[in-house]
Amino acid sequence: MKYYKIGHPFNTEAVINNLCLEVQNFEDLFESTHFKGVVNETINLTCPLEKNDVIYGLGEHMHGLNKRGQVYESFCTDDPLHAPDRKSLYGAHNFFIIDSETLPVGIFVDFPSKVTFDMGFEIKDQLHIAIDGKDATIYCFTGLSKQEIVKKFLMSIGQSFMPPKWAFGYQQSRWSYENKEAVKSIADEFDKHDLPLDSIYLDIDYMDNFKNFTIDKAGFSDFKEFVSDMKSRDLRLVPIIDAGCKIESGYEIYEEGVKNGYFCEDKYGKPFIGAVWPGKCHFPDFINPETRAWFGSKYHKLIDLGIEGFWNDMNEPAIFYTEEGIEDAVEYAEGIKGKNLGIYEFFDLKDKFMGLSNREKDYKSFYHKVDGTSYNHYDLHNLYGYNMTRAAGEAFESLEKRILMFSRASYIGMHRYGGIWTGDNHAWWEHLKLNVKMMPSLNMSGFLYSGADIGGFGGHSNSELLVRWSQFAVFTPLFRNHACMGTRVQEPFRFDDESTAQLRNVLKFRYSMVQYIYSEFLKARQNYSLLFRPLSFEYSDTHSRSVEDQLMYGDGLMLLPVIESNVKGRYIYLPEKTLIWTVNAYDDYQYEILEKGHHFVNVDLEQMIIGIKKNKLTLISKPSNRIGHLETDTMFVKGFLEDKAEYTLCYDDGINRNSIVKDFKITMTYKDGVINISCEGDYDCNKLEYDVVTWDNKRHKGAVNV
Ligand code: MIG
Repeated sequence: MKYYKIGHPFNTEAVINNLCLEVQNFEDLFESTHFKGVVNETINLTCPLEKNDVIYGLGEHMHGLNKRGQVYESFCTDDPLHAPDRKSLYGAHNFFIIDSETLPVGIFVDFPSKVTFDMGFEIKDQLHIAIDGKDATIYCFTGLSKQEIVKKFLMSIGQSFMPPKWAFGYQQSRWSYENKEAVKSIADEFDKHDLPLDSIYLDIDYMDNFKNFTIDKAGFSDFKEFVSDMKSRDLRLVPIIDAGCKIESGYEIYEEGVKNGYFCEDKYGKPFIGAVWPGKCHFPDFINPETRAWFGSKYHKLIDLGIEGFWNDMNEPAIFYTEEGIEDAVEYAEGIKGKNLGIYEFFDLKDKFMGLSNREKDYKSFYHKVDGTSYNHYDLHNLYGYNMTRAAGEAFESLEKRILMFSRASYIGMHRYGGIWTGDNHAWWEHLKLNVKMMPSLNMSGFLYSGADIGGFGGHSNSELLVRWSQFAVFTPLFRNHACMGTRVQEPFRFDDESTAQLRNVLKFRYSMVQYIYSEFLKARQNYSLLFRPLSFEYSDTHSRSVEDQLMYGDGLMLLPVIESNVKGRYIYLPEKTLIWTVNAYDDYQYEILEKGHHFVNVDLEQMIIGIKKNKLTLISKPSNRIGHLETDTMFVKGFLEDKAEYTLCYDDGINRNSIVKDFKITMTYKDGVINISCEGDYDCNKLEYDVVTWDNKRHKGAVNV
C-alpha cells in the first residue's frame, strides 16, 4: 500500500493511522496496477477495465453495488430528488475497489472538493477520475484480496463512533411533531398499539424561530421536565441541529460567533450571509478548531436539559439563496423586461431563479481560516458537514455517557464522530432498492451507523412499502421512520389493523435480533470489517459477483429482502446449500433447506426470509417495547449445523463510552445424530434454548441442560 502527495494537499484528517508507504514518484504509486495519472491544473487518473471487473464502494451514491457504467461526483449536495441521473448526494466518499479476477486495487482520493468518477460511462472499458484541483493525496492498495484492502483502508481511517444501545431501537420521526402534545400522542399511540419505540425526533419546529440551541417556548414549554417525563417512559427525544445560524442581535450564537470571528467570511472579511430556514444566516467555520470547540460546547445546552442524541442537518452546507444570487437573477430579469424573449433567453431567466439554491458561485464566495491561512470554501467544500459533526463528537468526548449523533453531509473520517442517514429519499420502491445497495458501500467508507428514512421521506408511502422497507431495515443499525411535511402520515399504526399487526411483528423481530445486531456492530467496529457485504466478499463463484439484491450480513446471515411491489416472493441465488428462515414473527417461523442454485421462494407480505449459512448460529431474545427492557434470561439459538458451529456474542453496557466489551461463545456440534452445546464466557448456558436444523434435514429443539 502506497500513497503519494500531489502538490500541497490540505490535511483532511480522513486518514489517522497511515499504514501506507509514502512514495516520491507519481509513477511508483501505480506500479503493478494499470492506473495512469496526469497532473496539470487538475489531476486525471485513468485505468482500463476488464470485462468482468466489478467496482465496489464510493459510499453514498446512486445506482448499484457494482458502480460500473455510471458517472459519480463527490460534491456534498442538498438535493431532495434522488433520481437516477443525480451524480451527487450528501456525502463525499472517495474510496472504491476495482475487483478484478486477478488483482484487486483499492483507491482513496483524499481531496476535499469536487471529484468526478467516470466508472466506464464515457468509454465502457475505462475508468476516469477527474480531480478538480492540483493538490491531493492518492492512496493505492494493491496485492491483497478485496477483503484485506477494505480492512487496511478502514484501519487507516480509524474506528467507528459507538452509539448508545437504545439507538439500535426503533425511532420515529416526522417533519414535524411540532409541540409537546404531538410528541406525547405519538408515544401514547405506540404504547397503545403495543409497538416498540425508543426515541422520537424533534425536527426544526422545536426551535425558537429555527435558532440552533434554543427551544420554542410556546410549543415546548418546560422542556427539561418534558424530556424527563419522556425519559421516565424510557423514550428519548432527538433534536435536529442545522448548520446555518440566524442573524439576530441578542441571539447568543450570533453574538459570540461574530465577536470571536467564528463564522465563515466573505472576501471583505465580513461574516458570509446565506439564507436557510431561519432566514439570513452565518455559517460557523467548523474547519477551524476553535470554532469547533465553541459550537461543540453549545450541544451541552441541550444535554443539560436531558437530551442524549442529535442529528446534524443542512451541513453540505445547504444555502437556499444569497443576496448576490437574487441580485443576479433580478438584474437579468430587469434587463430583458418588456423584450420579445428568444427561447434561450427565457430558459436562462428560468434557470437564474431555479438555480438560486446551492450555487457554485456562492460556495466560491466565502472563506475558512485554518492556522491563520484563508481557504476558499469551494476548495474545502466536502469537509464542512464532517467538521460540524466532529465539533459535536469532540464535545461529547468529555462525557461518560455515549451520545447518539448522525449527520446528513459527510466525508470519509467523519464516521469517528457520528453516523449518517441517507437524506431525503422518496416513498418509492426504487429507494428501498437503493437503500439495500448502498449499505455495503457506506460500510466500506467507514459508516457503520447508518440507515435510510424508512417508508421514504418525500412522497406518500403505502402500507406495503412501509412493511417491506421495515423488514429490510430490521438489519440497518439506524432504524428510523421519517417523513416530510405534507406527506401522508406513515407511523406504523396509521394504516389498517392488519398492517399495524404486520409492522408490530417486524419491529418486535428487530428487538429480538438486537443482541445479535449489536454484537455484529461491535465486531465490525473492532475488527475493521463490514456489517453488510456483497455476496462476492464471501463466495468466489462467478455468479455471486453479479448479485445486486442479496447481502451477506454479520456472522453467517444472508439478507434476502423483498423489494418489489405486489409480489408474493422473490428469486434468490444460493452459492451453497443454505437454511432459509422464514419469519412471520420472532416466535412464528419455518425452516427450509435449499440446495445450491437458483430458486423462487414464496414470501408473503407478513413474512421475511433470511438465509443462514452452513455451520452458523444466530441468537435471539424475547422482544420488548424498549431496548432497555429486553431481558436476556433466556436466549434462543437458531442455526444450520453440519458438524460444528460457533457463535460469539459481544456486548457491553450499551451506555458508557468506556464500557468494556465482553463476550461469550456458544459451540454447537452435531455428531452421530446428537446435538451438543457448550458455552464459554460470562453466560449461563442453561439459559439457552435451541431450534436448529442439521445438514441431514432434521430439526432439533430443546433446552440446554448441562
Ligand atoms: O430543507 O428539517 O433532510 O430530514 O426533515 C429541509 C426539515 C430540511 C432536510 C432533512 C429532513 C428534515 C428537513 N430538512
